[in-house]
Amino acid sequence: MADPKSFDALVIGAGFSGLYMLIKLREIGLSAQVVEAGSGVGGTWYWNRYPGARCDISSIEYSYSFDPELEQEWTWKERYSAQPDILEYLEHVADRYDLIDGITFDTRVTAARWNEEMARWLVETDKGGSFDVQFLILATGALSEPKLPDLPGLENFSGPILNTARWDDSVDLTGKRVCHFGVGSSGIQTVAEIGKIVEELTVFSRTPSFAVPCSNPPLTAEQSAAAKADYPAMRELQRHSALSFATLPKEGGAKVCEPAEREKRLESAWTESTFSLLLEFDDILFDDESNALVTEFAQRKLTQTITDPEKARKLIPQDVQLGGRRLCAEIGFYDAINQDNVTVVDVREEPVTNITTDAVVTDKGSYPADVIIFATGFDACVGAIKAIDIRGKGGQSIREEWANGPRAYLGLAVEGFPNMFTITGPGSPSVLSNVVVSIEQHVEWIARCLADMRERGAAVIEAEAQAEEAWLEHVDEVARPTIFPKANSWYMGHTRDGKRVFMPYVGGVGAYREKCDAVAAAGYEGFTLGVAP
Ligand code: FAD
Ligand code: N01
Repeated sequence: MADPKSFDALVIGAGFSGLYMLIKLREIGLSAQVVEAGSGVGGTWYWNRYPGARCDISSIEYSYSFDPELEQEWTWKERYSAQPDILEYLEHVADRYDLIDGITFDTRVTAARWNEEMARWLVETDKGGSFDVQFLILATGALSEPKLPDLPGLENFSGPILNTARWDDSVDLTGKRVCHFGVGSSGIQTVAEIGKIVEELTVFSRTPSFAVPCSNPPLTAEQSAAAKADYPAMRELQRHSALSFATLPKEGGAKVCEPAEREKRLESAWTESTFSLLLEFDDILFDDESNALVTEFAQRKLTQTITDPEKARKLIPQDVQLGGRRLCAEIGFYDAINQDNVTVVDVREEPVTNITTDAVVTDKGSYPADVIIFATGFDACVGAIKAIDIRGKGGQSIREEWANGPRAYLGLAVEGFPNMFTITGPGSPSVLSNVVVSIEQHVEWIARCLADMRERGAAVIEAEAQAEEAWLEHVDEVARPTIFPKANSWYMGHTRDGKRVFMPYVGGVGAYREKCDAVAAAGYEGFTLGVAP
């Protein structure tokens, strides 16, 4: 193996997080390298090239805020941009800030080991190269490690098997018989598009999500100009609001609103934007009675939308509170479902028993397939980190430490793993926010921390066990009164001490930012800082 290359910091991942992290590291004068498994920048927007992929938070909001010049020079074409446009934006960012020469592409980090004597990380890759760095920054993405079902007989299938998160656009679906698994955000977007071109489509659903109609007109020149003029105020609102949206929840509860008035308001919120229903009243995420009223409204709307009662029964969530699983935005999903050539199978009542060369077989029937598509989600929040063999102090392994659920102080650092930071790690708002806002906050906090360390002559920083434990308890405590821990969702994917853990921090993006800033201002309270060995 060649000698390791030395840098102050190694960043894993070149999505929104990794690109901005590289900019900030250079800004504070550290040498840094990014390692990225893909062949280009973009992360989520590099990998998820399935038909219909787009963001569901308006692009004006779902974009970097760190440079007013970038905001002014970039013009979004649509309210919710499609994947190619977001990828183009991130490629533009990489060019504009000369980032490409700092990124090693087509290379996966496989292992990282903390060397206690040297107080440095030795990082290994699948290409045989290695890095010797003081700081290890995991910009690996909360939704980047796809989760694929282990279906009986899958190895016998003779056609292409596609995964939305690793899309192969050389496969032409026109006129094909397709079996599609998963109706979360990715599946809903895919079905809407491929429904227009395939001959026959069978949609296998397990836990359906609520999807609201998403109107996506092109942005006019006037709208863009108005948004550009308003950027500073809008960003300020995002940074300090609970969910990092510029639109705040309207004051007043759903259950205390007069029924006719409530109906009128929900009717107008239904088509306004992806999350309008949740923002129409301020108690929907906290009060079961209020939530039930809005959930019933959404169920009623979907009953009117899906024309076949059997398909409606299978696709309208019955045992889920609206918002407990991530809301989806749909442009043409239910239109596709309403087509005669589309069949819906609920695998809870009709499990898959076998896959043959050209069909998916259940205990009730056989569904012909030239192509199988999996839109079956991600090993959220932890998968990409656990995929790397990370060894901290005393050789302890992050996989083992997190086997019973992730632990991290502020979702930023893990006790026993010094000089390692996680961007949008578990225990931070991450996936329960406009993720770009949360990414910028983490990147800026980490950069400030590294600059402060240098100023104080500190070389090592590590989260303290007690602070980490207290933070985990707080994350749990603020989640408990909300609807989130009651849902069967990927937010809750893991167990710690026999309990399922709600992974993101739901105490509010603004409050979280204040907490992180206070920790830094207090000399990195809850962290131990040390000098070089
Ligand atoms: P990612 O974009 O996931 O990038 C992580 C990168 O790390 C990847 O390129 C990966 O290849 C690389 N990597 C991981 N492990 C390794 C390794 N071991 N070695 C080398 N490289 C590695 N969020 C929103 O707020 N609003 C939205 O509308 C929205 N839409 C989404 C749509 C889709 C289809 C998906 C999947 C997610 C969406 N998200 C959305 C969440 C989205 O993931 C984040 O908004 C954001 O893009 C995450 O950026 P990131 O840089 O943190 O991670
Ligand atoms: O994944 P998901 P996703 N047979 O986990 C089901 C973001 N995102 O990629 O819940 C049949 O939501 C599984 O069922 P269950 C966004 O944050 C945003 O769609 O495991 N079905 C579930 O219903 C989102 O929340 C956009 O019981 C099977 C579905 O597959 C996150 O990424 C677009 C199955 C997976 O849904 C993840 O979304 C895309 C099986 N064997 C993604 N196995 C925007 O629009 C699993 N399922 C912004």
